[in-house]
Amino acid sequence: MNMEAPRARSGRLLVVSNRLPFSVQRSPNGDVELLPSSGGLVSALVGYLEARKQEPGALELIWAGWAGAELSAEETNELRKTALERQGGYPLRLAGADMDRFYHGFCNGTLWPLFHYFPSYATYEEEDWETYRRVNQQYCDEIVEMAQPGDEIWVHDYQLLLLPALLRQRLPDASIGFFLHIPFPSFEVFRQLPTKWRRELLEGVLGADLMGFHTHDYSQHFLHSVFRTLGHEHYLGRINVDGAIKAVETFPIGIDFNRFWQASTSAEVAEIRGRMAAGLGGRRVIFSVDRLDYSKGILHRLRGFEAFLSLFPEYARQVTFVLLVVPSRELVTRYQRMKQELDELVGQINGRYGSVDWVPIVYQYRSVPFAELVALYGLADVALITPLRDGMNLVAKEYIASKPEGTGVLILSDMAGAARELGEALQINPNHTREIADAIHEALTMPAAEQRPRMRAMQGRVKTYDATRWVDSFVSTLHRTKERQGRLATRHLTGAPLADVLERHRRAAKRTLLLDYDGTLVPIAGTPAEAVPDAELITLLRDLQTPSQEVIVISGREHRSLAEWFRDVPIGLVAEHGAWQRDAQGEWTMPKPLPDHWKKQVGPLVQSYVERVPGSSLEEKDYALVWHYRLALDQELAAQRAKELTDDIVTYTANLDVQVLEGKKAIEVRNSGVTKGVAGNAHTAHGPDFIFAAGDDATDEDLFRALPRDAVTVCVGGMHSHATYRLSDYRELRAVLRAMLPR
Ligand code: GDG
Repeated sequence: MNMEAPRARSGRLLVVSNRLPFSVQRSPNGDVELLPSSGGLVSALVGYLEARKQEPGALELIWAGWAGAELSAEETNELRKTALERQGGYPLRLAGADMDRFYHGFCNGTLWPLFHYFPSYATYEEEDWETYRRVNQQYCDEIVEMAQPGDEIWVHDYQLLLLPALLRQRLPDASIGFFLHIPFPSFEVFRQLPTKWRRELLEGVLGADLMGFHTHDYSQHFLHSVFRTLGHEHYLGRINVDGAIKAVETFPIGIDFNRFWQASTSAEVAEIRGRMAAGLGGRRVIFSVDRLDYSKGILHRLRGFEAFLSLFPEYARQVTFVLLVVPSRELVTRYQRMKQELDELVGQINGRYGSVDWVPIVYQYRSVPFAELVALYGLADVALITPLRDGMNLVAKEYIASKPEGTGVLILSDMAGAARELGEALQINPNHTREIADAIHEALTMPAAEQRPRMRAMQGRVKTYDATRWVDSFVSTLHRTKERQGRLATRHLTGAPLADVLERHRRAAKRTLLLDYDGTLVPIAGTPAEAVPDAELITLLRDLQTPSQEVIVISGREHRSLAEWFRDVPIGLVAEHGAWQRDAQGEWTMPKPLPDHWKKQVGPLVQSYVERVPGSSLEEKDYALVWHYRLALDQELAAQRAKELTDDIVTYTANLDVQVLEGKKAIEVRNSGVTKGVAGNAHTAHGPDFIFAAGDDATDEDLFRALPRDAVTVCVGGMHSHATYRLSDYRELRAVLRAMLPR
């Protein structure tokens, strides 16, 4: 969880979400007007804006999104002026014809049910997908048009999963963040999406520099899906995408705590609360509020309440359940059906348990003004929040913030993201009716002396990690991620640093170039035998070798393929990390005799892993054994087995003088004391005045560490390295080497 202290910032932050915090309505005479809308993101960002308004030099926030109606260019411009003054809103011009299918199609017909673990509700329509892509592209075009250099762009939620990568193509250096407000499901659910869509969606999100989720579980699910779908591994939530280090972190969203706290002590709210209490006959109150949605578990909640009435009949006439349901997606058949079921169930319960002077459930299907909402929170002895899945659930936090006296009991589904932070709530599983019934009973009988410490503990947390803290913490992490990328970029061997290196090279009288082969001079191939050098490389290496410049290809490969490929190329070769070496005249020698009897012992162990992991293979070198799993069909299984194999070998070879090395999708066992570092030192002992070394994996790090400090060391690709410089891939390295050709 990222909870670092916030830092004040200035500059422009462009928030991009599907909808703006208000929507446009056309009056009968055709004029447009703005109506505020509610929702989780609105509550969080409005809170942030209010808190920051007073601060001089604070971040200027511009909120771009769809205002809910297609507007002419003139209307858009007019509206932009008014909207910018109100909450920094910036309506985007989008094609209304697509917006309906976009919203009801891929957004709420595919992603919403799937990400909330309702796979049977999800539809998979090619045309919905194409509309989703088209609309994301439209958002991109509009944002690119309004963005200024130096702006930070923060994209929100499941409607815009493709946008970060689309923006990255057009604004390669921009600082882009992404936050997902709903759960990210486990891979087993995510993989229901066709592979092509899955890839594009994840690549879309990875266009961002920083990706945020409400809980650690969602972050892990995302990282796992990235690994299983795209093959990118992560290290503590950092992923290397085409040479840029991206970060995945957890930022649980907060609310504007003070707004609820202050409102609940205001005269206006006190007056409404008094009126409502009288209307409810002074009975104990259970309360819930949600948008009408199958993910919210409203029917489960009603069944729980019904079971409570049946199990504890002494509560008849003592309790009222105020059920507030906010209309949503009213044109969708599934929601209409759900509404009907809800109406019927409320009717049944009221009919069965109510009496002339008592209605157990006071049901309202509408939204209420803020003051009324706070009054209801204040009135509620119990808040009953039972989603089957929920990204966070702000209602739980708002209830806590509306209880200055410290009494009141929160019953919360453990399927809500908020459950991770609100451990003092009575947590229930919404699928278990009896659990809900018992929790209601426990809540109603809980003494105030127990309610208070629970409530105070949660209030402390919700107050500290409020909306402002959430925004600040995301934005400052985005800054840090970008800064880190910048630091790595300064080491890129290009521009001035490259000119400097080439100048040193030009002046030197004796030079040595130590070049790793696989992944450095040629791209990594599926199997070791496929990485044959191309004609361009052969010519380049041959031309680089001169009386004043020694070229040595220093590789972990077995010596036969190197001997074969470079038979007529008069350069030095080091094979098997130094077990073998060949001079420019073509003479192979071994620097020291090495044992190989251990291969007979270790070989069967490695072979057993080949059999257990389909697609993996065993490579036998003269003085090493390598288990390759690059082509394993199940990469996750292979990665797990790689750890086991390492562990097995270490135990098995405790009495042997061998070492185990983790390479790129390979585990290698070889004699101790044979490293590229030792080999490199031997080849530079004659004291060249310019040493250049390039490599791409852990075995090359041995070399970088062993060389004199003034050697020019270059890591090709990769994340963590002792090398002084970095190049993106073998093509960039070859370009640098061409600049070292004799003139
Ligand atoms: C998503 C995720 C995540 C509701 N009815 C009224 C009203 N509201 C306000 C509440 C609260 C918000 O709407 C609903 O909060 P949720 O947490 O349920 O959020 P969602 O809008 O479903 O959206 C969710 C959230 O994003 C934030 O990341 O927590 O999991 O689905 O603020 O107070 N406000 C007023 N009258 C109402 O009738 N005034």
